[in-house]
Amino acid sequence: MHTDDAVIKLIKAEEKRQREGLELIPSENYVSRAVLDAMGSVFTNKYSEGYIGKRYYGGQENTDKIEQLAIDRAKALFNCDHANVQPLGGATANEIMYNSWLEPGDTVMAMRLDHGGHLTHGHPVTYLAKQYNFVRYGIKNIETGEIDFEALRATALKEKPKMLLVGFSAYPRELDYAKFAEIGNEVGAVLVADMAHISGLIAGKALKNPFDYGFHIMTSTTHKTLRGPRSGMILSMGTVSNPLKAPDKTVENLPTLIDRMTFPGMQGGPHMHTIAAKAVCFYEAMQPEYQNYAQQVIKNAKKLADSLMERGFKLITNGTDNHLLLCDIKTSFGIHGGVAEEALDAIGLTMNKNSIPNDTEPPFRPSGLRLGTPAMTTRGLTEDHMEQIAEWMLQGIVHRSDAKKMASLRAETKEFALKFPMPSDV
Ligand code: DSN
Repeated sequence: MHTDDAVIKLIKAEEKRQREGLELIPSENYVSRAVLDAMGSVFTNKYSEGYIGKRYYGGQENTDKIEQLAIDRAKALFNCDHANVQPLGGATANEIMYNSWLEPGDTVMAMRLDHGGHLTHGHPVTYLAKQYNFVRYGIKNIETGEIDFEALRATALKEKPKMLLVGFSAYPRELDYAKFAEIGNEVGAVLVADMAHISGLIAGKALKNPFDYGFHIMTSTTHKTLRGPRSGMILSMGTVSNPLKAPDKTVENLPTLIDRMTFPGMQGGPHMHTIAAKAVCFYEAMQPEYQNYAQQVIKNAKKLADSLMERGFKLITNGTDNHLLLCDIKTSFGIHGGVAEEALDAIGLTMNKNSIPNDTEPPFRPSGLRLGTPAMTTRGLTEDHMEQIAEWMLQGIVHRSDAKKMASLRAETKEFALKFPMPSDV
């Protein structure tokens, strides 16, 4: 029985918004009924500080099993030695990861934030930037997205980072992990991949796995392309030993260093209902049809990129290798990304304003618009539908001041969206 009508009303309204719209934010997705059920299960009632077989509370016969399932599945999916599935989110996973290996003042090399890196890769506004010394690498050629490895190597030799971090939230190209590993190894840096955006595409074998190139650690969220609950994880290579004893700081001991920094270092009780939902999403990602999904996400993104470019949208790097597209809206249409975001939201296409490389505009009023295909592919859209999405985007931007036209576009997108069920319907 529902006791809170105000909340139920908002949940229903959000479900309607999601169902009737076309979700194109590249970091969002739709989860299955099984993931939602696990998130809403009685595991939410349980405290489980500690690790399997070493908890600080009784009554762990089911939590131990569910956490072990999640760990085993994550390890199989990403082909690594260890999985810590307790981090509460992607930012927390990154904070734990840094603190496991680094001492205050240590140097980390990471992607320039305006070239696609993430806030948690050392943006000056974060607490992390006070703790560690972040130095940068970036793109050499904005037309291709090619990383400037010459400059990266020169900086690495000069700065001697203890960690080389790859990963992004707004970069549409595949990374050359072998090249990063070569330079990282030359300077003795631990190699970390923040794969939050693309871990589902790696799990689905549609993109390369950094562990195949000698990376030591991979952090990720579990709710983007991976299509699981809103949460995080840290995967690593090395030997797992008793997390209750402090090990030496060696690369071999990374799994134990990460476990100890997760709990008791930085977190308390793990969210067991979310860990149950992670176990479910890993199971789903292990099924053969998930590989079709991962490939379809990329096929859709490439087709959408071509369809947009044919209509005059300038795309950063002129296309994509993954699930996301970054449009230079200011160059294409003389408006800011936020104006386009608002116009397209009004016709049921959700995406987000975003900075572009070397943006001359401030982050809250950037020149770019970021979009992607993971959620729409989950709803069942294929390449055949991408021309139509691109056309709606063009129409929505061009006719943004014409209320009648915008209402008619909104009616069209709604009718279209309703043909594609949400996976939680079944
Ligand atoms: N907020 C996420 C994104 O949209 O890319 C990254 O944390």
